[in-house]
Amino acid sequence: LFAAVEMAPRDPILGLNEQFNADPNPAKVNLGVGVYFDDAGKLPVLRCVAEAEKQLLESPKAKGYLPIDGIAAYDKAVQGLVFGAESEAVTSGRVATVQALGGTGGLKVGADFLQRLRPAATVLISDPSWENHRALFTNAGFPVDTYPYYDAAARGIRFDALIAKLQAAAAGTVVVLHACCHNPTGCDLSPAQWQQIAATCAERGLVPFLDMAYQGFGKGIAEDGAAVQCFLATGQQFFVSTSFSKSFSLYGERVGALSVVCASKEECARVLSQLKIVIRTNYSNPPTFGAQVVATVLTTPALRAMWEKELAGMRERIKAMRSALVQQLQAAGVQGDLSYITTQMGMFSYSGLGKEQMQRLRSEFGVYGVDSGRICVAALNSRNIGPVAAALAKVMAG
Ligand code: PLP
Ligand code: TYF
Repeated sequence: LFAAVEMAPRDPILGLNEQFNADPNPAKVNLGVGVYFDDAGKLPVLRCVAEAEKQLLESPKAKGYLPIDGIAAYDKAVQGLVFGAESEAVTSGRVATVQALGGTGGLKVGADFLQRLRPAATVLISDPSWENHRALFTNAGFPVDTYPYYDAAARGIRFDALIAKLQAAAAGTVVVLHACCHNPTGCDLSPAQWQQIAATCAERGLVPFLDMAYQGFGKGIAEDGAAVQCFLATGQQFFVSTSFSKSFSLYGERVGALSVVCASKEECARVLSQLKIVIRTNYSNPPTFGAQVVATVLTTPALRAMWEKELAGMRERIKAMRSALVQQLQAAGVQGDLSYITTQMGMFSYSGLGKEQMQRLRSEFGVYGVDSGRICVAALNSRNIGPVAAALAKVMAG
């Protein structure tokens, strides 16, 4: 049965972790995977999460099956966060939200639903994108193509080419967009550019699918959700996947969601019924604990305030590390404009270094980034930033 099974390639990012763990270099630094670490280099346990967990454990509940679409209070809290509790789409009941296994699970439930609806559609992802976008939509049965995004020479966005690609796309084409904190480039669209993309999608009958994995890591919770408001304003139907892995530091609990904005409440009921079939035939219903924690935090005013503060703390610490990195690179003699490091948004910096330079960083200095040149600035701290800047400066100098 398995004699002809081929060895699958490792995930280019998660595979790096294995290589990092096997490296005996005591000075090694892992800037590969997109995970936020605190200044002590530890994966944080947010205080709001610890508090919510304590409350939940103080009054243990029986562990029955959840509804197929998850905890109702959780789904409602997600809608409030993503669309605004008072937004017309939410109050008129035309948003279907289901709890999902992380942001990846939200993408997958949406992809499987779309595959039933539009089996021949093309899915467009950004060039470059999170590699799992291609793999996930390909595995769901879609041909995957890219739209122009990153302009390496200008360290900006090829916006005209992006719009031209969308204008040339067939109606029904699915367009996967990073709602904020673009992975891997850190280059985000401006509000005016978002408006133009939303208008183009509406005019051309494209199917926008926003991936929101870093809400709160760019400018703020509301600011990072501005793209969603652009799409709401056009009145079109669209998808949003949500991840709380990073914003609650709950990676392993697998807490996320999928929201589908429909034309009416009646349409929404039909869409929700189909999303439930996708879920039921994959894993039946979602797990309880992580979503209970997030729902408790989001719906308890004191915990919600604590979360917003802690999230702002993570965001600010990343920004401080970006500034410190620029200073230290300059101090180490790196010439040229380094402002891209501080203007990029979210957890990543796209360094512009090539594959060979990234390999040299690893073998000579024990600094692990992705071959694409992406480094996770959210893993820098006051101890490792000096050695990292020194290593980068040497590799940048050639
Ligand atoms: N989408 C993007 C762009 C990501 O970077 C990530 C990161 O993990 C995800 C989705 C998946 O999130 P999760 O870990 O919640 O599945
Ligand atoms: O891009 C990253 O590093 C994160 C984590 O298959 C991740 O999004 C990476 C690869 C993957 C799943 C999560």
